[in-house]
Amino acid sequence: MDSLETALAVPNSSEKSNTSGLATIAAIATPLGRGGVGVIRLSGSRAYDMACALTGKSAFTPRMASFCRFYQADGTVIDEGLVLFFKGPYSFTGEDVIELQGHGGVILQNQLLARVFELGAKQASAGEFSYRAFDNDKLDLVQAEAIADAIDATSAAAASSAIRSLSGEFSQKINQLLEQLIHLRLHVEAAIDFPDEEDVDFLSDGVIQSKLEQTQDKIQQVLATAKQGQLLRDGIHVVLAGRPNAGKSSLLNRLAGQERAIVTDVAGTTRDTLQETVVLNGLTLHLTDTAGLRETEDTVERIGIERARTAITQADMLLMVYDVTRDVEEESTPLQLAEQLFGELPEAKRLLIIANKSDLLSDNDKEKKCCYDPS
Ligand SMILES: Nc1nc2c(ncn2[C@@H]2O[C@H](COP(=O)(O)OP(=O)(O)O)[C@@H](O)[C@H]2O)c(=O)[nH]1
Ligand SMILES: [Mg+2]
Repeated sequence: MDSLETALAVPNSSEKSNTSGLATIAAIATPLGRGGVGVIRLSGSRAYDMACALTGKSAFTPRMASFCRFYQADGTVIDEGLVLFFKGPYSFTGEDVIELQGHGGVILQNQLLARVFELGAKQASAGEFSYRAFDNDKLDLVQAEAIADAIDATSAAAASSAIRSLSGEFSQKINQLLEQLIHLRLHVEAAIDFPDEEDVDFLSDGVIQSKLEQTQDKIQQVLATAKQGQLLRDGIHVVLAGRPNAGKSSLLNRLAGQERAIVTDVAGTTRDTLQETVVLNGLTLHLTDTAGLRETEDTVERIGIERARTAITQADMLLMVYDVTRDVEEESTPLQLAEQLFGELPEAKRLLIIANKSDLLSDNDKEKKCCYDPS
């Protein structure tokens, strides 16, 4: 240890002036609870001095881990661990950042944080580290959002999509679009401001028109990617719908890997909608099993069917399960059944038609009833 005196001294605020004008902030960066390691992060112009005062060390080398003890003002040891120093602007926030890696217990972490506050740090508010990173041009808004998405990701696919955004892939696309639009605007303004000059009569030759159309196409592509990203992040709402007894609940149970829904051969067994979240190939699916769609006098079943219809309109993807032995007549196709059951579906909604109970058909019938050409 360099000097215990330094550890005991609360930094003199007139000496350690806050050059950036912003308070040095601190927060526990790891989840509170039992853990091998708990990290407290500090950011701001006084972070370095606070680390010196906390540990009694007089210097830290950027990006080198230093093993230290963390002291209370009276010299008692709170904990021991590593100090990492990231000198601004080469840090997450662009300011001086200190990471204190102590042990991961609730008491120890809270004591260490309290000591850092005593040394003059302020509690960081939610998102403040990211905000400072944004303010110092270390991150743009898309990347800041990507951090929250990566942390909240409930599936591997969502996490890797967020990390791709964080690396700036999505921001780059947005910035390219912005540049194209600015470029187009300049041309249009020039054509309006100098209408008599032949050289600047860009509007009439159709070039601007086609560039504008190309940009519109790219915007559509970006919107589609964004929708996909949203589905990955929040999970896809998949609704199982069809006639009673088609096998919807059996499919839900199979996908969920447990007997979640009641399955019987009595039509109208499922009355209420029932939800189960599963992760399939890294994708989060929120599955909703619904009451079979049919005309009924039964009050409870009717309410169930209304709920099914609401779920169908809200779904990202619709799985129409049909019983191949019963639900489709000789001359009709499953798509006609879908139209009959759901009416006209909005284009964006994906419909997946599932021919169920094919095990009850002969091989010859299977070919006929389960495979059809939707065109
Ligand atoms: N043979 C056969 N029976 C099935 C299949 N899927 C479901 N069933 C039976 O069909 C009946 C109705 O199933 P259920 O999942 O409750 O249908 P739902 O009303 O659409 O939810 C039950 O007796 C199931 O055991 C299948 O693939 N093959
Ligand atoms: Mg059912």
